[in-house]
Amino acid sequence: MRDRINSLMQELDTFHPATPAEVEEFRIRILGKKGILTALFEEFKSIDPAEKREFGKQLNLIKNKALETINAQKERLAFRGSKKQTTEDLTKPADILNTGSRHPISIVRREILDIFRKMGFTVQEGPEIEDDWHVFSALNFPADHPARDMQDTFFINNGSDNPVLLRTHTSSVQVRTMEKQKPPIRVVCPGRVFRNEAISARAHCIFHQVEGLYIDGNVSFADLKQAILLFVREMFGSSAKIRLRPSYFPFTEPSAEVDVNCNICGGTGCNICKNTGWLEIMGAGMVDPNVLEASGIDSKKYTGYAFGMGVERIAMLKWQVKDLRLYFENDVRFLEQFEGGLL
Ligand code: 2NL
Repeated sequence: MRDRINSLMQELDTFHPATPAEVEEFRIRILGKKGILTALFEEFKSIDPAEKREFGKQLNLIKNKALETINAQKERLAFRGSKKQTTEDLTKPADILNTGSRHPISIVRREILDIFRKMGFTVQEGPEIEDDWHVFSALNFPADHPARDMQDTFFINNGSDNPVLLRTHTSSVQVRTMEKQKPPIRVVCPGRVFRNEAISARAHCIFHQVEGLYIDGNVSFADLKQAILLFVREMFGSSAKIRLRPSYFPFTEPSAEVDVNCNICGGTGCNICKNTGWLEIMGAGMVDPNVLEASGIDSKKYTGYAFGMGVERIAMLKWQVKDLRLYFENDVRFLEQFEGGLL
């Protein structure tokens, strides 16, 4: 009996099957009804009682070892099997991720800001939720100006006598800049603005603006014209021409509307320029002395110019997009036609 236990022990130590079927065959040969170990346990019943203690211990030990060995080999082969079944080609190049494309409004905003950065302007941003002072009063809007009307501006009724509202232009950011910074000031302020309007192809309640402000000791209307001309040539090409028409804004005096020559028809007249040969691109003017004083800037020492443009309008002219709503619907068929679309 001792010999058979020893040889079984050795067999367990050297057991190294290649397939799960071999493990099963091994299990039956050792632990099955007619298995080697089963036979040894049967024999154990009739051995000399003096030897029972020693052999009982050994038989239990070897039974546990057999079970452990069989389970360990089963597991090893199952694990190896799962790895072998992998059919992935690990040398295959990775799938291309579609990273989306830059929004046309972002493209144009960046172009506008880059041009002014080259002219020495810095970019300033500010809050979209504002108070009356920074949107209207500091900008010389009279108390009864129609823009203050609920019909044009989104007011948030907070019950206080300093109502909260959504800014209708980013001039509020420039007011904040003037309040905390001494001249010279040269900033451009991009951002979303909000107006209470019915949505159509030509109007939206949210749109994007870039406004600019330059204040220093001797800023003139000639400086304004030259800055606009440089901007327009960078934006629309070196042969672009500008035309200034007199206009009115509460915050500038004198004020002007700026046109660029229509490069769609070349000036002969088309439906984009409504047969005028010119396209309106921005408003501008010399900062009203009342506006400077309201923000604590001495209007006897300093003058300034300011301008404002709608990013959607510039983008419409650049790509001849006829319907403003396309910029807000996020239809990928529209969006992927711009920079970075479809890799
Ligand atoms: C337009 C016209 C304009 C300004 C914006 C401005 C800002 C300050 C002081 C004076 Cl802090 N002016 N901004 C000036 C003239 C025109 O925008 O048609 N925007 C879309």
